[in-house]
Amino acid sequence: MKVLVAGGYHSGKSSVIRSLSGGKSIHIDKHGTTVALDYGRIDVEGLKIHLFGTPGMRHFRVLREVLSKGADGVLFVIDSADPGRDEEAASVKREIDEILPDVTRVYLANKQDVDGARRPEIIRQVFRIPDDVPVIGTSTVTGLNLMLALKTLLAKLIEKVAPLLNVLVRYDGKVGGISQFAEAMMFNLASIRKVFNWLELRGYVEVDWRAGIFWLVPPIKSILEKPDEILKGI
Ligand SMILES: Nc1nc2c(ncn2[C@@H]2O[C@H](COP(=O)(O)OP(=O)(O)OP(=O)(O)O)[C@@H](O)[C@H]2O)c(=O)[nH]1
Ligand SMILES: [Mg+2]
Repeated sequence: MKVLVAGGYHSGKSSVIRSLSGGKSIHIDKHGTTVALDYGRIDVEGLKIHLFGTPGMRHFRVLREVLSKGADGVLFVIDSADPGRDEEAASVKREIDEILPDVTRVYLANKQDVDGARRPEIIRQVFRIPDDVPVIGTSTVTGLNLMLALKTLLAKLIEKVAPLLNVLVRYDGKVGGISQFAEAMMFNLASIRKVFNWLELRGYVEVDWRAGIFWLVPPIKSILEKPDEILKGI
């Protein structure tokens, strides 16, 4: 799965990726400011997550657009400790809302370790974030809630595809399972290829096209059996 880490200049995007990927991330920056991208890999409950960090400076819009392509979810990082950067952050937020209008988001009210940092409820008000979208107080200095933020996003993403996965599970591992699923869903060959390529790319299934069989990967199966699984052990 591809997760975009976006947000205003200096809000902590690169630090979030560094921390979540246990220091094994890649950062292309100049004097600490991202000028191209950050990249980190993390496995959560067996699911492979690719984190792509964007530059925060306003004039890097084109890069943000390129990096956004195909993102399944967004972690949007806000500097809770510096209201002076709100306007700039709001402008990046508008941009991401435009580029990825329907993509699931979680907001990080970052730098909670700083004295006087605004609480997540205040950040929600300032940035007019709807009540059904999570705003989570985080700190990359103490590690506060970083994993919670990512897991909350993943849980929302899985919830979104759960109806499809719940049908797929009926044909899992069966010879001819692909065509039986296609029949049940009234999908033609072209659409079925698209659906399975999409599922395979996200690491939800493994496919043997010659035998017409697919397998849901074990982590997806256990999440479907126990939907709260992904949020456990935070
Ligand atoms: N106190 C505190 N400082 C933080 C936190 N997260 C990041 N910082 C600091 O904020 C500064 C910017 O952090 P980065 O992770 O480079 O932020 P960024 O959003 O990637 O910045 P750009 O790529 O330049 O837009 C650095 O000095 C970090 O050490 C946090 O949670 N608390
Ligand atoms: Mg950065």
